[in-house]
Amino acid sequence: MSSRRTIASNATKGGDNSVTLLDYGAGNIRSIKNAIKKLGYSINDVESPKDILSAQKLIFPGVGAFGQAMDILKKKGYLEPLREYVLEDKPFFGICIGMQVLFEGSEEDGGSEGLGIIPGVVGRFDSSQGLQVPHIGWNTLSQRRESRLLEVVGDKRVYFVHSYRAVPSTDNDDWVLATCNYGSDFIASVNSGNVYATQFHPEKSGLVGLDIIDSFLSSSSKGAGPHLQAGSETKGNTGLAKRVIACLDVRANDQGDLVVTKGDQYDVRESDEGSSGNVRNLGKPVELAQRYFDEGADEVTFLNITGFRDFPLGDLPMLEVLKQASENVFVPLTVGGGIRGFTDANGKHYSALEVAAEYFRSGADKVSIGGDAVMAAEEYIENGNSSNGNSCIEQISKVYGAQAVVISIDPKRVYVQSPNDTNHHTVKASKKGPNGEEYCWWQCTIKGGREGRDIDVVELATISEILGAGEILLNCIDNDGVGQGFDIELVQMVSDAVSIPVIASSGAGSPEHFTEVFEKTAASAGLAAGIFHREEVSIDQVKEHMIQHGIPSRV
Ligand code: 1PR
Repeated sequence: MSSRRTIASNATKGGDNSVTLLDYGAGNIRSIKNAIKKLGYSINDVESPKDILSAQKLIFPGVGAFGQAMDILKKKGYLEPLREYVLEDKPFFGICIGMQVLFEGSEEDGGSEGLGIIPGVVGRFDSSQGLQVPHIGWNTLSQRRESRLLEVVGDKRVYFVHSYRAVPSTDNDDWVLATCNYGSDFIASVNSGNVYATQFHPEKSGLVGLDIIDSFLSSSSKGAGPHLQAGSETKGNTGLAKRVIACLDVRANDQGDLVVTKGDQYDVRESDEGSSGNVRNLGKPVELAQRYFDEGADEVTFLNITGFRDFPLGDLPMLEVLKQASENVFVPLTVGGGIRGFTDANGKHYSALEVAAEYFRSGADKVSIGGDAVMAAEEYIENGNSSNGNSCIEQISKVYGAQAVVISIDPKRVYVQSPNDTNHHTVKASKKGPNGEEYCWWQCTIKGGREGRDIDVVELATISEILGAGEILLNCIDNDGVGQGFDIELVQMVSDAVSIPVIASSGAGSPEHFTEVFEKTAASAGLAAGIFHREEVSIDQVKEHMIQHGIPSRV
């Protein structure tokens, strides 16, 4: 099944070799820059309104929230030149918000006007019937008409991450190039003349995404066609794929080198050397991330596991890892560990938003928050279930969107005889506790499992969702590194409690474990570390097993 992916960089092009990029400063545009460079083009940044009108080819990679994008475009004086450029049918490629702003408006954040070029208003996915929102992951397209831009896609999947979407109607029918189905049909791509846009992220859609960008860029270059060889999807394997995520737990070892490590129940030191053994070294972060991209991982997650005790912005090696990884890894990158507000040695305070911004600028698509999310949820409970709007989750979600905020939960199982023995959310456990207890709940921890808190997983997950998180990364300290499978009861409990996607993590030891978690729970993704690092199981084997059992998977 394996469709090994190779990138053939197209360094020499006929015609103009440059592209103008409209970066309004809201988020991670490093990925699109890296993709353009990989394809052999140079980039001119828009620095003033006239740069838009003089562009030969313009890419607008919108990130964040619709209203904020429109406000910034307006403030910078870019709105009118952008409208004029598009109406003059000059080569344009909008991505995500860069597509949405072409419409009349959006309902996001109480409503904002758009450029009004395409009929229709962008609205939120309807989660009232249990649909997980944001729509995150790899989905198939339904192409409405032939186009050079999407002919390279065929039945392969592309990467979406959004809570708002435009829907096809008779009024915008002329524009619709492709739709995608998530709950119902929405517009995945539009085109008229030289103007193209996609709701999905080609810069995060692996090699097929690079093909799409190349199709746009090379359309005016003589003879330059698609030049990348991407894999093809298996027949009948359609719809939103369940994601397989490779996770790199990163920390400095005792020699000061940043290494990928892996613990058993969060203990990352060699056990045969006693409690003061060396930090296990399973490889270099950038190299491993590249390997997982080549092997078909749907996402790569970096967790800076000692981030809670370091100064996050002093952690330059981690930022450098992200910068380097994002040069060649064209699937979503999440980074966690140390995303919180802090005050440095000189008394200067940095907000969680400022810290996250630095990680986004360095190549992260999502940030994952651990300890600080627990603090935010505890504060929310203390304030009588209300928030002052200033938590780390709210700060980041407001600017970068819910889809950019992942909450990493580190729970431990606590057994009780009866649900009446605790105020926390319990389940009847499939296996009894050490003293014959029949029920359990999961206690949230901070500082890498070192400190237990009086809050359970359901409370933390549901409050995180209320505060604006877009995804839950659900670890499990008891199962971590054990290889006996995900904690199905835990994943089930949390994925039933929230309407945002849940990533099941900890304990995968075989492809069967992924299939099991997808068959028995509503998890959207399965994450593993040890089995991939030690090459015991390949990502292909996992996906092959999933497909054999009818679970949609990107291949
Ligand atoms: O609190 O915001 O600074 O974030 C710290 C982050 O570091 C959290 O996401 C927390 O989960 C993580 N972390 C802290 N200590 C450890 C440790 O292992 N000592 N790693 C740690 C968490 C869990 C997964 C792991 C899976 C899969 N590791 O990332 O990769 O359990 O493992 P497996 O497939 O081998 O079973 P903050």
